Amino acid sequence: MEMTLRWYGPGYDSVTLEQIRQIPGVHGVVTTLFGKQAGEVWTAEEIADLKKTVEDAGLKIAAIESVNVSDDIKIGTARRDEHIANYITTLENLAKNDIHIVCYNFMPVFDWTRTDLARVRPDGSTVLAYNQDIVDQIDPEHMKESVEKMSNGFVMPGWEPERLERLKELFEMYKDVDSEKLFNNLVYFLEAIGPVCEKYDMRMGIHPDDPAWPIFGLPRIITGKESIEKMLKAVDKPYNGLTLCTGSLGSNQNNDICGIIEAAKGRIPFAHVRNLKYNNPRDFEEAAHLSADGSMDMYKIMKTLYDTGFDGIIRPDHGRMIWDEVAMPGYGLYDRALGAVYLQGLWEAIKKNQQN
Ligand SMILES: [Mn+2]
Repeated sequence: MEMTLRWYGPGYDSVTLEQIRQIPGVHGVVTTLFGKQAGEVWTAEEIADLKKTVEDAGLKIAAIESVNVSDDIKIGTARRDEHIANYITTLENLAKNDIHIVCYNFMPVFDWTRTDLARVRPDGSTVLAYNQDIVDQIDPEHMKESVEKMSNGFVMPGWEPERLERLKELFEMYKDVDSEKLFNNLVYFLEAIGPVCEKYDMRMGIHPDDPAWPIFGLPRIITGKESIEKMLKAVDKPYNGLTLCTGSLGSNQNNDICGIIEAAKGRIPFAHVRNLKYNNPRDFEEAAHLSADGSMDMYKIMKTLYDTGFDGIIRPDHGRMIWDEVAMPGYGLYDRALGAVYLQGLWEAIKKNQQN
């Protein structure tokens, strides 16, 4: 287990590498070339520049989150093969820079979705929250405006303005894409990148859909144990793995996170571990990482990772906004640092308990 922190890169993140370096036990970051559009090539030089920035600060790049998959690939348009060729070149260029773990998702149009980016909790902290009744009432066009208003002037991951400008067109493009077609396009993509992944020992970790059910009439295909097993079996190779995201999978209360960890044993290169609190079946809010603050048993999750031989990288996930910090919602320094240390505390105790 290697603890890391997500960092969006120069110009996109309020948190500095110098601050991250001072979080106990964190020696690596998970980062990206944030300005890149899905479908574009990442050159070896661009990656080397990013790597140098990180290494000059005394850290290393532990993984990329994300190399985004274009809607053309997800839909299977005429431009799919061109975009896949570019993706393969990007993977080669990452490997040349000794980066071997890549997170991506296969969610149509929208990345993770929340209805509130700063809900106030009883302790005065603010968190991301989701309410299904609100989602049912708004059309995606208004979703865009409300997210823009709520995001403190930061560009939200997955909600980049360039992409949201094309909403209407995107919905039209996805008109004939049902869950079966989307899944087949995922398999097509995974098979196409297979040779380069195997040649360079790349480990791909698909991020689960968040929330873990279809929204706005768009299909979602990585939502729970059954769909994850189906995905892992469809391309049954070590390079085809899962980014275990407890918060995303946990958005569906029927998901047994520990059962999913066991089912994906050996195929989890990367884990996002965070807690959330369910208020009722249609409303949840993100919580501190501590088990007692939310609805999840974080000890049990960490223990199942340990017991299944998890040897990948891990990061705390969305944090609360606390101590008057102004940052991208979910991605402040303080609460994620608390999360990183708490998770390492659980891990240390589990490990020593097993060894004694
Ligand atoms: Mn996640």
